[in-house]
This record gives sequence, C-alpha cells and structure tokens, in this order.
Amino acid sequence: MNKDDGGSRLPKWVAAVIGVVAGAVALGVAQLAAGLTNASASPVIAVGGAAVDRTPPALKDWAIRNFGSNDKLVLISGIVVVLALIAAGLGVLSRRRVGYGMTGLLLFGLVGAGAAATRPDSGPFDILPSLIGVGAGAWALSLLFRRVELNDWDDLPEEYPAAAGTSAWTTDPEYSEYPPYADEGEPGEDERDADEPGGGEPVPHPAEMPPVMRAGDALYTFDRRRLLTGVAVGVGVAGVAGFGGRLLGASKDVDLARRTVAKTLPRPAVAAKPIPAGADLHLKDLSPFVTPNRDFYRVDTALVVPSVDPTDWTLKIHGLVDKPVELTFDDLLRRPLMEADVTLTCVSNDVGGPYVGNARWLGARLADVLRDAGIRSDADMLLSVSQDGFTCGTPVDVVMDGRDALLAVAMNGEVLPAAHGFPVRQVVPGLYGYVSATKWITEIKVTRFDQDEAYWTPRGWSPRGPIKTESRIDVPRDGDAVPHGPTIIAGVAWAQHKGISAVEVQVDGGEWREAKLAEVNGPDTWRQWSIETDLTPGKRVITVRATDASGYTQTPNYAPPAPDGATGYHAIGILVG
Ligand SMILES: Nc1nc2c(c(=O)[nH]1)N[C@H]1C(S)=C(S)[C@@H](COP(=O)(O)O)O[C@H]1N2
Ligand SMILES: [Mo]
Repeated sequence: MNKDDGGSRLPKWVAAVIGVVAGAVALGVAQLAAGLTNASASPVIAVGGAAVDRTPPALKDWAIRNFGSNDKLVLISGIVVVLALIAAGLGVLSRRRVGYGMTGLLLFGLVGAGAAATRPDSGPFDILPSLIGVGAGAWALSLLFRRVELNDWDDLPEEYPAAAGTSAWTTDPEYSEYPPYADEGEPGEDERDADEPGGGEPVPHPAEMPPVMRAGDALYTFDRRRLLTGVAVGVGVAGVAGFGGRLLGASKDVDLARRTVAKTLPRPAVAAKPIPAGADLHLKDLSPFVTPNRDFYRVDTALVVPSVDPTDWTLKIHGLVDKPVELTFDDLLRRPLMEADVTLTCVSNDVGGPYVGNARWLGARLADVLRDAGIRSDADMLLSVSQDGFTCGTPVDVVMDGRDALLAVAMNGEVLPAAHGFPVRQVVPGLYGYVSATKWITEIKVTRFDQDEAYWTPRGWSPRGPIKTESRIDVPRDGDAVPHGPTIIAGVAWAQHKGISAVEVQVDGGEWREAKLAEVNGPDTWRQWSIETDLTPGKRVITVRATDASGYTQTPNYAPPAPDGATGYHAIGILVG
C-alpha cells in the first residue's frame, strides 16, 4: 500500500464523502463551542455577517425582494452549500496526503476565526469556536481515512475471498508487517495452512494488484460498512453538536434577563392616549391596529439575535455634547417613562409590502436624555450604534422637535423582545427604521452629517429617511375571487407624524371615491380605512391612494424602495364572479 508516500486509493467519491463529513463535524463542533461562549462567534455566522456587510446593495435588494425575511436563511444555506463543496474537494485532495486536507481545513478555520475576531461585537475568545471546530474536523478527517481504507490484511472484509485464509498468519507478530513477502520473499509453505479455504497462494493486497485486476477497486479499497458507520457517527456528532450549539446560543441568557426585567418594569409616568374603540374595524385579513409582537416584521443585519445583558448594558452619549454621559439600564428606568403608539416602517417596504407594523412603546424621551448631556447647536446627526456594530444616522432636529422619540424598553406591554432590540432600542415617529430605530443600542455619538455616515449610507441608501405617505389594500387580497355585489375593500394608510386625512379608492381606473377612515389616537400610527363598493362580474383592478394632513396626496409615479423609500399607488387585481 502507499502508506509510505501517504497516498490513498480510496475512490474519489468516498474521499469526497469523508471530506463533507469532516467539514460537518468541524462546523457542528464550532457551533457547539460558539453556543457555549458567544453565538455570533460561530464561523458560519461570523462569515455570514461579514458577507452581509460586504454585500453589494443591488444584491441585497434583490435578496430582500426575492426571499423577503428569509434572506438570512438563504444566505446561511448558500454558505453551507459552498462549504460542503469545498469540504468535498478537501476530501479528494486528502487522497494524496491527509495532511493536505487538514491544512485546507485549517485555512478555512482561520478564515472563520478571522471573521469572528473582526465582527464589531467580537472579543478575543471568539476565534476559539473556529479553531476548536477545525481541530475536530481534522481529527475526523484522518480518523475516517484510516478507518475506511483497507490498508492491512486485517482490514479486509470477511467476504473477501482470501481474508479468512490469511488471517491465521497475518496475525502472527512475525508477519504483522504487510506485505510479508514483498521484501522478504514468499513465506515458506510450512508457515501457512494450505488446508484453510483460500489458503495456498498469498492473495495480494488490492493495492498491490496489477492494474488489470483492479476491477474490484471500488469494492475492496474501502470498507463499505465502516464508511457507512463512519458517516453515520460523523453526521450524528455534527448534528447533535450543531443543533445543541444553536439551542444553547439562541436564548440562554436573554430569556432569563427579560423575565427579570419584566418584574421591575416601571409603570409609565405619561400614559399613551387611549386607543379609541373605532381604531380597529376588526375585519378578517385587515391588519389589526396594534400588531402583536409575534407578528411584527423584523428587519436587521444580525444573523443571530444579539444577546445583551441589561445588568452590564450602558448607553454612552458622547461627541458634540457638553458632558458625555454613560447611562446604565437602571439609570434609564429611573427616568420618567412615557408610552407612545408608533408605527414603524422599513425603507425596503415596496408598495403594498409587509414591512410595516404598529406597536405601543414604553421608553424614556430621547430629547430629554440628550438635553441632559448638553447637546451642542452645531450637531445635526445622532449616530446611534448597536451592540453588533450597526449604525443609524438620525437628524437632531427631528428628535428634538417634541415628537415622541424614545429609548424604548417595552413593546405592547411586554419587555422588548430580543429580536426587536432588548434591552433598549430607539423609536422615532416619522423616520424609516434604517435611520432611526436602532435595536440593541449601546452608544449615541452626537455628530454631523458632513462628518459621519451610518451603516446604509455607503450602501446606496439616502442619509436621511423621512417616511413617505403610503396606503395598502389588505382586503380583498390580490388575486382573490369574490362574489359580485356589495363588497368591503379595506386596508391601512400611514404618514407618520403628519397623520392621514383621506383615503380614496378607485375601481378599474374610474372615479376616486373617498373611503371611511377608522379613528386614531394621534398622528404617529397608521390608520385603517374601508369602503363598500358594488362590484360587477369580471376582472377588476382596485387602486388606493392616501392624502396626509399636510395636504399631500400620494404620487402615482412608482419609485422602488432604494434609495429613500417606495412611492406609487397600491393596486390589486381580483376576479369578481
Ligand atoms: N441593530 C440594528 N438595529 C436596526 C436594524 C439593524 O439592522 N440593526 N435595522 C433597522 C431597520 S432597517 C428597521 S426597518 C427596523 C426594524 O425594526 P423591527 O425589526 O423591530 O421591526 O430596525 C432598525 N434597527
Ligand atoms: Mo428598514
């Protein structure tokens, strides 16, 4: 056998399978190590995060358009597929020398470790999961190669015709070194039992067979049973470690911390205006006035939800201020907290899209906190920074103009959910989320738009993002079949901090008819609307447009979400029967 040159006769596909299994073990063990330490130190998550930050804006838009909130899942799946292909290649390379495959694994481990060490929220120990994973993967690789390959007579499967007959003398210590006859000549007749089946002629090891006899290569250069068990054990280890790591990393401390905070959450010093009974028309399929937390859209760049411990959380406020401050979570809760109903909207929300939701927030007034720090008059931007390094650039004048801009700690009467920014996030009525709604906020640098840039600005989105007046039809849904006759059309419209003053609906390009507006308790939320129309059979197109309290009516001209929010009328097509 080619033990001497380190080569292997394993068929390529077997080597590729071993490579993939070793790669899976590496990733699974790394995930487990990350779960025990810091979930975002997982190499896949770290490399994925680095990829997110480096994704060209056009690709990112395309991904959001095509995969919606599944874009992260698609990204991670893509990374895993690429890694599997590379691992298969490393397996094949390992046929030359297992060391080559191990070196390849190490290189990938270094890429993972490098990504984990350079994420904005990473610490020095974050390289460990990648390195531990690589160690496990390299070990699995060499173990599987040794295990699956038939290098010795002992390894020959029982059904190999000569195995039974030769086992008697190959276990003899004198001949334990294979091949016994290669250097020492044929063992004497007397040293073998010619009566054993298959005895007599020594059967050359498959690797030593002349080419013409190697038809059996695929059968006899590896042990199928050992391959199967090796793959099963490897995949099992990878699966259990990886899944366990995910469970451990998912929510271990945050759930407990949220429960603890829930016990001490102060009551609002200033309650929100009550929501009028007429704010919600309670129509089937119409977005409820208050979006339940579990249904609230989620948009962020975080591949794992950052876990922030409120007991060592602080908010640093510095830059163009007279006295920089650092607030603890308790400091924040000691301030008078106020409630406000505010509808968030994502700039990526296309016309008719789902990235808009309304909640009741509880928090400290951001303007008061800034005033206490002595914000200087030449400042025009708040660069807020999240635990994971994401940043928003919020205009100072907007935050200071008296609107309910909050450092929020609760959402719909519940401690802020982890995915929505626990323990503290910003909420600013009237601005798209990407310039205002920093989740997991840890820092506010008071600065100027001509000196600093927030996360999305160099990625092609406008530095400032006031929300554009929009409206959406929820009922019926696009493509629905509805019976003819009187039909309720309903939906929501929003123009945060201005308020909606009218909504009009049009059937098949006909006359605009004014819809009935539901009640609201302020200008910062969306507003439900409905109208009854008499529909005649056939294909019908229904279009909506809103007018805000400044008198502005939505433009019919379509604009895509980038760079500063979509415009145009939402229209649906239905089949009236
Ligand atoms: N830390 C952090 N905060 C963030 C983001 C992010 O990527 N990271 N995305 C922003 C964007 S684009 C939007 S639209 C809102 C969405 O808030 P939600 O996920 O609670 O709905 O969060 C904002 N805050
Ligand atoms: Mo957004």
